[in-house]
Amino acid sequence: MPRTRIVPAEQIEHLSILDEHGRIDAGLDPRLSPHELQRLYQGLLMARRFDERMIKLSRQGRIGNYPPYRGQEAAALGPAWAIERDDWLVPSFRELPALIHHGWPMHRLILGWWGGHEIGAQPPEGVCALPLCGPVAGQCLHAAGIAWGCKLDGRGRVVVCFIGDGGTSEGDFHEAMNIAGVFGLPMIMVVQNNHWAISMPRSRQTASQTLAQKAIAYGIDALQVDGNDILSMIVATREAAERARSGGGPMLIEAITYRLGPHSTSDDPKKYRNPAEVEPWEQREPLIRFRRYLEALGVLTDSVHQMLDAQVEELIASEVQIAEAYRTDELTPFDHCFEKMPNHLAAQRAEFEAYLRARSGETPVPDRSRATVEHRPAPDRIHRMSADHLSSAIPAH
Ligand SMILES: Cc1ncc(C[n+]2csc(CCOP(=O)(O)OP(=O)(O)O)c2C)c(N)n1
Ligand SMILES: [Mg+2]
Repeated sequence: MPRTRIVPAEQIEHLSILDEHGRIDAGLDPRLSPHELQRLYQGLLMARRFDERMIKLSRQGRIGNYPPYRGQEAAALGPAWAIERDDWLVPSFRELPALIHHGWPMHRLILGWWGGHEIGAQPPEGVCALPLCGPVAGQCLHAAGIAWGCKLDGRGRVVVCFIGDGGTSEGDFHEAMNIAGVFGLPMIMVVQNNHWAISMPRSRQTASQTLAQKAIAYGIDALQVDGNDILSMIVATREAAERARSGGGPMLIEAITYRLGPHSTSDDPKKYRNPAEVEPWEQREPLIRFRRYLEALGVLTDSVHQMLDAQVEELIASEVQIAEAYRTDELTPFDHCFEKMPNHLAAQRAEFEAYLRARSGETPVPDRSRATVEHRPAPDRIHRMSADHLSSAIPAH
């Protein structure tokens, strides 16, 4: 019996339609109409401006910690652009442009995770998109489950799931890929290879030459795509969606992109990343090349850009206003923690309620130096208190 070499049948292709200078490969051009191209540009612009605004809100303390996505707008928006309204989107936590395009209002995204409001995690009625997912790769299993449902209901719907390069090292990603391959699920796994997982570089994440080839082990086809080219992302996702709809099963798209900013607003990448590495990616970011291309086509002029930008700024400003005017019962988080509220939580609730009354002007501001609520003392305080008690009990000489 000879020892034979088994070559994987699959080969990983790389797709790039619009290069970083804005030059197009005419043979691969999806030939969108001038109107579609303008709308697409405005979508990218909106994504960029929304991100900038969210960073400011976070820096001003108006929302909490926020993960910026500058540089990754095309990799997120492209797949959402390429699917239908009743297809499903399952995001990780950095794909806000995809959610916005698929129907999540911006104010709900502002209120969500970093806004601390429960409603921000509820998909709006009729929007086929899950909320952001904090546990890395957990969303892959949700996506596989939904894709299984889509296959069973036979309506030809597909699921786009997003995952990061770091997320591909998690078990949940592999389990989802396995089940998608075995059952031929209509699932498109979009891997956002932004080269970093917080401070862990892509080179330390896996020894695989590409992330796309991870699909081969599961019998799933894969394509590597220039993720900073919105046209490539649209063409690749359309191809995958058409295949999935007609029963061709899942596909993995590795989007090569780059996280230009910090991991989150509480991160400082200068501590672990050489700024010289970032510079070439600044030249490759998705908006500049698309703008150059549209200008050369005559579809975009300075005045059209200014008009589109003004519309975007106005919309974002009004969405921020809606989010900040949102009022809810701020005591509800206490109600969902335990079936029977423990004493220490009841004490905190009472203290917070007093604070809220004072804030709204109903009662005087409580004097926090003289606590009105008895807290259960921590063990070390019990120890110190008893020691104080003992010492005061010892008669002075
Ligand atoms: C299960 C789990 N482990 C660890 C974390 C902490 N964590 C949050 S984001 C992140 C890195 C994710 O990297 P990647 O998948 O590349 O996504 P990116 O942040 O680049 O978008 C980690 C480790 C988490 N949220 N969930
Ligand atoms: Mg990453």
